[in-house]
Formats: sequence, C-alpha cells, structure tokens
Amino acid sequence: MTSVDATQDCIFCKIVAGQLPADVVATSERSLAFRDIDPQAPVHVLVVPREHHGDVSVLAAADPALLADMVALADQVAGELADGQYRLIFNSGPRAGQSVFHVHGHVISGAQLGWSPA
Ligand code: DGP
Repeated sequence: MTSVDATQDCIFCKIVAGQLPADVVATSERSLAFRDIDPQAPVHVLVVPREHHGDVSVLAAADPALLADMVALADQVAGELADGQYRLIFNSGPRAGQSVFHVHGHVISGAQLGWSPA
C-alpha cells in the first residue's frame, strides 16, 4: 500500500472493491484478472493485485511474491482463454504509456503478435 490518498481515486482499487463493474475472468486470493475496456487483441486482460501499488518497480521492491502471483494468474488466463502463449506487458511511467497508476499487467494473446511497441 503506497498511501491512503493513492487508493481513493484509483479506478482499479474500485474494481477490486466491486464499486465499478468489470468483466472478471479469473481471480486468485491476492490478484484479479478482468478484460481491458479497450482491447488491442482477441484476448486482452489486465491482471492487478488487490492491494494498491503504483507500478511494477514499486511492487517488485515491496512484495515480489505478489508480483509472482500476478504472473501466475496471467499464465492461467492465457491458458484458459487462448492457447497459453501470450505477451505480458507492464507499462511503467507515463512515457511508457502508463495511464492507470495501480500496477497492472496486460495479458495479450489469441493471435499471432507482431513486434512494434514504439
Ligand atoms: P496503461 O495504459 O498501461 O496504464 O493501461 C491501462 C489500461 O486500462 C488501458 O488499456 C485501458 C484500461 N482501462 C482504463 N480504465 C478501465 C476501466 O474502467 N475498466 C477496464 N476494464 N479497463 C480500463
């Protein structure tokens, strides 16, 4: 948990709390997976920890086991919704495209993926 203020206006905290709707596809005790509102691939799911951390580097330093839990859930989602092959993307910082500052992994799957992120 980074701060109380960080969670108050956090849309992903609200999804975790059930205060905002989401198409949840899988859960673990510590993480949640739901479909991205603006999918970029046939399978585009966001994996988030239930606890608020701002980005992946903050989470990795604070609680590596929780990061591992997210990765395990991403792997599960790709196996259940596609063929188990996937890209897992953490945008970290605005210049990398991060727009929601509650750490989330994008699980991208269900198609042959190209490689041109920039
Ligand atoms: P990023 O740009 O890496 O911070 O990704 C944020 C993603 O979150 C973006 O792909 C759109 C998605 N998103 C934003 N708001 C909502 C929401 O309210 N519900 C869902 N399901 N996805 C959202």
